[in-house]
Amino acid sequence: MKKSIIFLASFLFFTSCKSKKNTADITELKKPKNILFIAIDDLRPELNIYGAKHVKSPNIDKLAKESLVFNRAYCNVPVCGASRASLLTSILPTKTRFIDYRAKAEEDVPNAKTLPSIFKDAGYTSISNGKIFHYNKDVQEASWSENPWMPKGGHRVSYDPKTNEVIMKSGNGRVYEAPEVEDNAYPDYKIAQKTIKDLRRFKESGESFFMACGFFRPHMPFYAPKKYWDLYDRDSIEIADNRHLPENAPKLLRGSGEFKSYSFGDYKPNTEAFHKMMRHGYYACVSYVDQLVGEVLKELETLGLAENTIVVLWGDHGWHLGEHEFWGKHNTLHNALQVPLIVKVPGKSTGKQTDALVESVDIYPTLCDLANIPVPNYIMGKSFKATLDDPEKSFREYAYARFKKADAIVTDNYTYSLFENGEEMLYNRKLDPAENKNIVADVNYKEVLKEMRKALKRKQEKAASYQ
Ligand SMILES: [Ca+2]
Repeated sequence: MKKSIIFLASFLFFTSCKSKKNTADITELKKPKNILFIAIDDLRPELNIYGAKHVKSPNIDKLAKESLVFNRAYCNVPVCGASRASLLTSILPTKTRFIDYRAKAEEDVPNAKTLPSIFKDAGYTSISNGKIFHYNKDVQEASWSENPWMPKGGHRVSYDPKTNEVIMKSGNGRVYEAPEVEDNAYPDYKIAQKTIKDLRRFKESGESFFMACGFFRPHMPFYAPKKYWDLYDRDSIEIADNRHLPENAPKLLRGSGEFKSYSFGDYKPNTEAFHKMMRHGYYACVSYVDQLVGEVLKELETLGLAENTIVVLWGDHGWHLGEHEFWGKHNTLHNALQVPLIVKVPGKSTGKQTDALVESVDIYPTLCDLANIPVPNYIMGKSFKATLDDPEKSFREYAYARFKKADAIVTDNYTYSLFENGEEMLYNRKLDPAENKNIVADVNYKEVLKEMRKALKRKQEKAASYQ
C-alpha cells in the first residue's frame, strides 16, 4: 500500500515536470522566428556541397553545415520572373499563367496572397532588397512594409578600369568583365550592405522580420572583381562533355537565346575557349556572391539574431553551362529545372542532406508552418517541415515544371516532357544523368511513360484549380 502511494506520488511528480516542459516547448514554438530569404539569380546546384569540389563557395558551405541541404529541389518555371511569382504565391504555372520573365503576380494572380504579405499581416516587417520579384513594383504595396529597394542602375552596372569609373550600360554589353576592383564596384555588394543595415535596424527595434535579399549574379553578364576570377585556373576548368543535342531530341527542344544578347569579345561561340570562358565567368560570379552571402550571414550571427532566424538560400532555376551546346535556362531539361535549396532552421537542421523531392512552391507553406502562420487553402505547395525533422522521410513523388511549349515531370529516376505539338522526351537519369538519349520510343519504358503521362495530367489539373 505504502509502496503504491510512493509510486503514485512519483508518477504525479514526473508527469507534472513533463507537462511543464511541454508548456515551455510550446511557448518556444510560438515565439515568432525571423526569416532571411536569400534568392540567387540563375544559381544552379553546381556547388561544393553538391559534390562540385572545383567551385569555391566557402560561405554557402558553412551555411550548409547548419542547414538541411535539398539534393532534389526543382523550380516550377525555369525563368526568372515566373519562377519567383510562382514561389512567392505558391501557385503553379499554366499555359496562361507565369509564362516568362515578365510574369507578375499582380497581373497573373491578382487576388493571391504573397508570402511576404502573409508575414506582413502576421506582424512581421517585410523587406525586399535587390532582385526578389523580377519587377520591384510587383504586388509592392500588399507584400512589403517598405518600398522594395534596388541599387541604382540595377544589374546594368559595368566598371571601366580605364577611367576608374562605374558606368551604366544601356544594352547588355559584353558577357564578361574582370577588372581589378574591390567588392564594392558592383551592385550585389550594395544589396548585401543594405541587408546588413536593415538587420542592425531590426536588432535595435526588436521587430520580427521577413527579409528577402536577392543577388543578381551569377546571372549574365559575368562581371566580378578579378580576385574571384583568380580563384580558378582556366586551363583546368572542365567543360561539358555532351556538346550535342540529345539523341532523338524533339524538334521543339531549344536552348535559351538570351546569351546572344551579349557580345563575346575575342571569343567565338561554342568553341572550347568560349566554353572555358563562360564557365570561368559563371564560377567567378558564384564565388563573388558567396562572399556577400557570407557577410550577411556573419552579421546575423554578430547581432545574435542567427539563433532565431530561419535562413533559406534558393536559386530561381537551373542553368545549362554548355551542356547540349545550350547556355542558360528556358527549357525542361534537368539542368534547367534543378535548383539549389538550403534551409536552416535553428535548433532543427544540422548539416544533413536530403533526397526528398521538393518543388519551389513548397517553400511558402513550409515557412508559414515553421512560423505557425495559417496559409490560404488554394495554395499548391505543401509544407516539408516533417522532412526538416527527418531528412530520410520522402516527400513528393513528382515535381512539375512548365516552360512555354512544354510541361514536365521530374521523379527520382526520370524526367519527362510533353511539348504542345505532341512530341515527348523521356530520360532515365539513373542510367543517363546527362540526358543524352531520349528513350520515349523505347518499348521497355512503356509503363514508365504511362505513369508519367498520368502524373502530368494530375499536375495540370492541380495547376488549373486556381481561378
Ligand atoms: Ca533567374
